[in-house]
Amino acid sequence: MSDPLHIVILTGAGISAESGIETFRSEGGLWEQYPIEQVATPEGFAADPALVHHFYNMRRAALKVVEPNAAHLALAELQTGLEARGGSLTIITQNVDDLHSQAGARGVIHMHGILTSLFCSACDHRFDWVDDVAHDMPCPACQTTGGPNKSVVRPDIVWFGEMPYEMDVIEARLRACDMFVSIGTSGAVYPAAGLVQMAGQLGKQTLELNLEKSQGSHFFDESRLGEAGTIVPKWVTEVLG
Ligand code: BV8
Repeated sequence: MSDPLHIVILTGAGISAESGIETFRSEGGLWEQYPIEQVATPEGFAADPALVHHFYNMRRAALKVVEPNAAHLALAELQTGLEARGGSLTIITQNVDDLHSQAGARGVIHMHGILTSLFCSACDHRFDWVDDVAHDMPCPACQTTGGPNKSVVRPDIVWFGEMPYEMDVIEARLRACDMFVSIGTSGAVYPAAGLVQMAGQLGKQTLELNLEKSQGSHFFDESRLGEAGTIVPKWVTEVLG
């Protein structure tokens, strides 16, 4: 692979696993404890807002006690190193934790949203929030609170059946890059899982760094297996020479 200058990286739950954040589809993972339909769909939220707020309150609280790991730190270093030589690194994450930014990465695209942001479904006001959310919390902008079993303030998270954020920016970055790298994702969720196919059709180099073979491994020019905390810093050292 020739030396890439402009790299686009897609990360998934696997890059945060060594920081102690649960993945979704592993043994006993999040989707086994809480069925997707109940906690990660607009219908589930309408049916039981208190349960959905509990699911996200738990994960938001976990952010206060976890740290970025060597993989997050290596990507921040890669971004600085590429920029120093006139290149660029775009990090697109499916994760709703803020560990890439905590590690120093800039311009991270949270295509599935982020735990530290809420929005009001009545007036669309978005605001930062790091604490628990009560299901009857009033919107700080329009003061609407919904009703006894209706919550107007919701997590700023892209649920199943909702359009991921910044897809236009993501496509533009993919077209402009030299290389597409996927780190720590099972390749189970679209449209994120389809980005490698778009990159391949555009003639980009593609690399997968993951603990095990994923559903999309066959789309990549190269797949390296191992823990992100080990294989990502190694790969970054290779790229930065
Ligand atoms: C949409 C927020 C359309 C919630 C999430 C095409 C084909 C098939 C299905 C569809 C399709 N198009 C749309 C769909 C439906 C659906 C979908 O893809 N369903 C799947 C399940 C079949 N997609 C959607 O609904 C998307 N919306 O397409 O809208 C539209 C069009 C017009 C107008 C309106 C709408 C929305 C998808 C977003 C859903 N929200 N998250 C939350 O986080 O609470 S998705 C959820 O899965 C998480 O975001 C997570 O990030 C994501 C992917 O999971 P992974 O990150 O990969 O995690 P996972 O546990 O699966 O895997 C971890 C990997 O890490 C493993 O491979 C493991 O081996 C590895 N690993 C573990 N430890 C380590 C490691 N690797 C390295 N080191 C380690 N230490």
